[in-house]
This record gives sequence, C-alpha cells and structure tokens, in this order.
Amino acid sequence: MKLAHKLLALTSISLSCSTLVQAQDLYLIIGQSNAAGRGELPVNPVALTGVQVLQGDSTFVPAFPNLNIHSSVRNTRQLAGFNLGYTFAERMRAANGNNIQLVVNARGGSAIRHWFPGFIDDADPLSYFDEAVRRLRAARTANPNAIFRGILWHQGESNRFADDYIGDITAFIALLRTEIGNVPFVAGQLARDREDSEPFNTNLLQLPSRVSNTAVVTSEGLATSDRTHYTAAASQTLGERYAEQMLILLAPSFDYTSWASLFPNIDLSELTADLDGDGIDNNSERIWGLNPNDAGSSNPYLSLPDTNRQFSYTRRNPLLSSLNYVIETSTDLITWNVDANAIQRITNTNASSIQTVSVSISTIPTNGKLFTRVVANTP
Ligand SMILES: [Ca+2]
Ligand SMILES: [Ca+2]
Repeated sequence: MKLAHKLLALTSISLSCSTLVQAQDLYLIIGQSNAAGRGELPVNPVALTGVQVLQGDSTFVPAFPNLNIHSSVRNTRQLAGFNLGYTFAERMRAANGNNIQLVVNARGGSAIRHWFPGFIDDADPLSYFDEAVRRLRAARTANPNAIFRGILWHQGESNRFADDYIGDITAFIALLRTEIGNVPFVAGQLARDREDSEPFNTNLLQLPSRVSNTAVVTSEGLATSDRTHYTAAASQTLGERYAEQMLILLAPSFDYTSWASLFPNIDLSELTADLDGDGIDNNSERIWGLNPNDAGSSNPYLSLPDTNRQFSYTRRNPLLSSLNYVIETSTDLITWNVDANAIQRITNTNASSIQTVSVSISTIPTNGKLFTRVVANTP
C-alpha cells in the first residue's frame, strides 16, 4: 500500500500558534507603470499600521500609498501614484496578523525584455533585474527575521502585441527564482479599456498551467484614467485581488509555519529536509500528522485494509492543511481511481490537530486483488 500526496494550494486558514516575536512577511513588487502606481494620491495620505517599505538606504520606513517613490529604477519624471501594494499589504496583514514589509521596485514604460539580466536602459545605468535582486537581498539583510513570501508582478502594456509573452515571462520567472527562491508569483491582467489588450489578457491566463506556484489577477471592472493606467480606486481593488491570489498560493506554507511552531526546539525551516532521517520529509510529516522529530513516526497507516476493506490513517486536520484527503484504489498499481464512495470517518482529533480517520473502501476487489492509497490534494 502506497502513500502519496500532492501539495498545492488553497484558501485561508485559521492559525492556532502563539508567537513571542511578531512575525513579518516580505514581498517584492515589480513591473511596469501599473506596478509603480499612477492613480491619484489622497490629499492626506495615511501610513498603514504594521506595514513598512524599503527605502533607498536599505532601511524600512512606514508605508504610504506612493510606495514606488522608493524604487531604485524609478523614472523620476513620472508620478509615483497610488500603488497596489498598499491594499495588498493591508489585506495580507489582516489575513494572519503578520506584519508586512515591501520592496517596491517598478519602472514605468518597461518591456519584459528590459527585465532580463544584462539589459541596461540608455536612460538609466541600472539593470532592473539586478536592482530587484539587490534590493530584495538588502531587505533580507536589514531584517533577517522576515520571511520572503512572494512576488507581485504587473507588466505588459509595452508587450500587448508580443508573439510569445508567456514564453518570455516563463523564462523571466525561472531566472528570478534562481536568484531569490521559488516563492509564489502573482501577475495581473492589463486594463480592459483598450479592447486590443484582450488577446494579451487571455494569453496570460495560461500562466498558472505553465509555471508552478503562479496565479493571475483579473482586471475585470477596473477603471483607468487614460485607458492604460488604473485609477486609485482600481489600484486598491487590484491590490486586494493580488492578496486573494497570494493567500491561495501561500496557504500550505502559512500552515507549515504554524505547524512548525508546535516544535519550538528543532529546526524545521526546510520543508523538503528530513530532520529525523525516517525517509519522510518535514512537510509530509505535517500533512500526515507524524512527528518530524521521531524516526519511529513515519507511517500514517494505523491499520491495513482488512477483509471488510476497512483501514485507518492519521493526517493533519484538513481545516488547517487546506488539503483534501481522498481515497484511491487500483487493481494493478498502475491505474488509480478515486473511490468516490469510500467513507471516511474522523474518530479522533487531538490537541495537536492530528486526526485519526477510519476508512471503508467501496471498490470491489478484482480477482481478489485491490490496492488502496490516500492522496492529499487540493480541493
Ligand atoms: Ca522525517
Ligand atoms: Ca518522523
């Protein structure tokens, strides 16, 4: 009997951990003018509580709506208007209580090829790619306790008629992740006031199926001031939409952080490491309700299928893991089918949110043979 899991995304989670130090999450915002922000600024701008942005000297300052004012590649002739990161950060902070730090380094008018390593604009001696990486690293040096969570990318107005934007952005994401890590990457559609942006926007929707750990934010209903640039109100909505997508992509890692806090004296910082050397990586120990610090705890199956086709296993409470645990069966160990009529009964949930589940398989054996497994999957 084989155990398998796929780790993907979903929805918000409730956290039960208590932390002595205020946790901080770090995000990078880059791209073109709508990542810089062109919307009108409020007359009396207010700094967000619990949110900071990296300024030019690599220290953090309070976050006002004109976040791109701190970009090292900013075109100084252009307005640093209302930035989508403002409502994004506000929403992300509300989701799990962590304070937020931002690196905002957008450049108005930049095409995607301008964001590749090695490109230098005639008007600007700095590489956009290198600067994004440098400033992100400076933020991590300034606050080593912050966790780098994700990238917000809004770009494409200069590439509306590109033949292969998906190819370019795929290459760009790979290059960026090589430098700063495989974190969630959320892109946004262009404004719809220009009807000829529609092919670009439709094309962009392919991104999540082409590149793992990515999402696309819709531009539906968002107003512009000039057919290209979002208004302040639209930027606010856009930022909230980025947060919604980021939360979906981050659900597993948010839960991982919460779970790891149950083991304060051991190093569970790497999801794919195997701290206790039992062949089950730390993340799978979480998913299956195992002890990551005990090599004797490596098998979630408490009992194997009996003649009544019943067995039991352990898992983390799905309300926390944001995973669906489904029963699959096979008669040849090659083709697996979901046993949609299998009955899963939770017989216990302990104080560490580990559930014991009793399963009754509905599939009838073929020639006396039947294999089964539990798969942890996204809903
Ligand atoms: Ca292990
Ligand atoms: Ca273990």
